[in-house]
Amino acid sequence: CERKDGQPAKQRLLVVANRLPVSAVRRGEESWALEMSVGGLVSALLGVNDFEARWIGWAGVNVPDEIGQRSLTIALAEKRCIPVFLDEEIVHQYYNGYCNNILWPLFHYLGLPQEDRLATTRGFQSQFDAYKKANQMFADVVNEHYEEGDVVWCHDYHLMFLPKCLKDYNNEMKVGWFLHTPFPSSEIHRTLPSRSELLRSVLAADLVGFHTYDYARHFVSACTRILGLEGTPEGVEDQGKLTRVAAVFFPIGIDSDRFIRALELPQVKDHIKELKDRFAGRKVMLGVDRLDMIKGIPQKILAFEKFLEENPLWRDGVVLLQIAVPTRTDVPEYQKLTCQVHEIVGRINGRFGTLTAVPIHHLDRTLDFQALCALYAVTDVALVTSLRDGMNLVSYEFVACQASKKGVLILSEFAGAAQSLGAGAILVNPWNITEVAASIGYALNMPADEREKRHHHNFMHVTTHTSQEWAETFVSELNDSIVEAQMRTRQ
Ligand code: ADQ
Repeated sequence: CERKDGQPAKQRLLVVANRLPVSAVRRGEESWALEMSVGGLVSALLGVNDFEARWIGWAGVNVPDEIGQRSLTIALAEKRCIPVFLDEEIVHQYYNGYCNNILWPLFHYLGLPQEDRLATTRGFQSQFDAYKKANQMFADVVNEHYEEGDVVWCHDYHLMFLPKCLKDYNNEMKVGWFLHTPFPSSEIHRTLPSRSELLRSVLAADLVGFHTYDYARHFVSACTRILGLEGTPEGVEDQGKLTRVAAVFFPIGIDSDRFIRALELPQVKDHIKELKDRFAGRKVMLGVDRLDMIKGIPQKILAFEKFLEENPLWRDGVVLLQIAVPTRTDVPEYQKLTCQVHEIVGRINGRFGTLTAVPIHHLDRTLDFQALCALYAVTDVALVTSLRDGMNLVSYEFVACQASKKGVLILSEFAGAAQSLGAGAILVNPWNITEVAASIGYALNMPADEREKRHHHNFMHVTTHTSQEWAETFVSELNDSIVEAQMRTRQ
């Protein structure tokens, strides 16, 4: 298939995710400001340019009127984005309720807050109904824009019902689904009242992908134990239909060149110099996270406090910069987390600060890309202490920016990245603050040759397992799965 200029046509890819890569803010009846969103999925897919990609998703705003919907659709089209319009009630029940209050904590092995447990249990059915309804709305938009030969790539726990909706429309559609969070042990998944329906809907896809082998194994074992289906080395088989389930082909990555190139920009170099001057004489430790319970921010800060407590000589010699972008700010649990973090930071700064310096700089905000690169580059030790994390791309971004400094990565063993960067990082159990505090000491004192060796291992991984490769491999495996399935049917 060729374009007019003789170049082979790129395959059309419909990327379907709950959120578009931009958020819309209304400025007037027909005027919109579009801002880039922050998050792992957006970062990963930014580097993917081998396809003619279009995004389908929610723009994060309620637009009840037709004029607004029309004008936003036009504004988003320039960014190759197609909106799904969800009303407030659906967002409340589907997004805040079922996705964020039930699936997100469950998939990260975090129980519900005690006071929410009964309320959630009572509201479960209506939230699940809203979840299915919302997934059907996404499917309607996909169906409207689908052209024969397109690949439809559904993302994440918000859209587990989507593969089934799409196949109900058109069984010939090529549908893949990728989970960005962990898939928990089948013992955890079993507790979900909607456990079977969700698994069956995902199995309607032609290819199902996970970050790690463990998550894929948990999924297959949930299908075996809950649905009684046969797990084969390739996937899960149901009455002769095989859904391929894979992890080994698909470790997600970042566009590492984008970070490496950014370090050469004059503005970034200036920024690096400013930061070096600002923190001269002190080692810089860095945390960059969305302010979410899964990221283990309070645990990280408590471990840093323990380190300072036990190592008075380091009190003037190290600073922790914690950049925490607020998310889900309307959810009480997240508001509580923000207060808790502020309180701990205040206490530690009061305890160990001086008139001229404090040990922790905590910012509740997003940093722009260049500022982030400069921070990564001046960091001596990065601290990633997620209690659970599908992968964690911050650890990858840090490594990509460390070619000259060769700083140390302290990484939670419960992040998917521990399986890819484990040999170069110091792995820790984030719940064990004694261990994390000891690792901080070890990292700060690490000899240059050991730092170099560890960094080299991780740098090789990050620069060869990129987001482009991840997307290309997923789509090509999806194309192959379909050809194989057709051959099987013919035999
Ligand atoms: P996230 O939970 O969003 O992603 P992560 O993979 O760490 O987590 O990605 C976060 C992204 O947001 C990074 O690109 C980072 O640079 C950016 N970011 C975070 N805080 C920021 C700040 N304060 N300012 C600017 N940028 C900031 C989900 C899963 C992860 C999985 C990804 C991709 O939870 O486990 O790795 O999807 O699959």
